[in-house]
Amino acid sequence: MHPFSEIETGIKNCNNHVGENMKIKSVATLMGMSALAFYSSMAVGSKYNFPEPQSVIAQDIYDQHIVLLWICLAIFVGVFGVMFYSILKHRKSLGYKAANFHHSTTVEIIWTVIPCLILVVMALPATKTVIAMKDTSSPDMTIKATGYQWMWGYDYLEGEGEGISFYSKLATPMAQIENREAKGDNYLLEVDNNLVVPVGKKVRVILTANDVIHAWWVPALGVKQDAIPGFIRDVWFAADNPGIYRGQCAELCGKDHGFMPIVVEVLEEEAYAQWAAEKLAASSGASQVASANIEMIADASEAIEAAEENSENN
Ligand SMILES: [Cu+2]
Repeated sequence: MHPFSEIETGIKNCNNHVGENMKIKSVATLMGMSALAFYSSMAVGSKYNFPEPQSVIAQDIYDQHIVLLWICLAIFVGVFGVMFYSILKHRKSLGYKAANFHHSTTVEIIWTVIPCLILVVMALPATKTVIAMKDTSSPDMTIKATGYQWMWGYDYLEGEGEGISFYSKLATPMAQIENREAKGDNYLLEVDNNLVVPVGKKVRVILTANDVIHAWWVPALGVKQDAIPGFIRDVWFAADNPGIYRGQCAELCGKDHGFMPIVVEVLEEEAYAQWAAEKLAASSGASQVASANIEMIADASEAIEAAEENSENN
């Protein structure tokens, strides 16, 4: 007797036994599924879920994540359903006689082909998204982010705000880190200088590092890329909404790896223009002060030299 016809007969017999129970079971399954669906719709705002997507790429990633979870759930229910059914209905105590076979080409082909098809179905949209993530062509502006142990440096290379350059360091007070003060809402996710960008513009971020490998990761914007010393990598994002989006270095980079957060502040276009103008004016003012200082130092050292010469002559 072919093993499968034996299983089929088993299923038919069981169907007769549990016929009336099937209805209750289907109702229970339906209720379970709708509870899960309800939960996953609630989960968007949950702190255990991804942050709310704020860019096209982040939305793509989020949607695929949810679809994959449903596929995983279906596989889980399918596999464990068959497994528990087999264990419960064919156990020794019911007097079930074990089938004695150990090879079936048909079943091996089925359990190879079906997972392959599932993988292909999952890989298609994922590949499309990865290709879109890598397309950093024709950006509205370009910013270089440099990873340091342990902070980020930002240089606005192209586009509005070109020439702006600053470091962005952790702003959480030591008292909070050492538990002498209550921890704030954005504990270890706040910096002194936010990376400010305009809303809706394609921002290309060029990444490198000055010492060890770091990684620039802002989940809400769907961006995560290693910053490698001596190499240039790039990513892009276009933020959908103004707001503040927080991220972290995502590469174990030394003892203060957890103390180099990233804060991207997305402003409306006019607000951004104003910020950029102020920042540029402040930095040109600062460089004027610096060059004035250098002149003063030069004058002073000349005066000292002259005084020394005088005293030598005397
Ligand atoms: Cu780092």
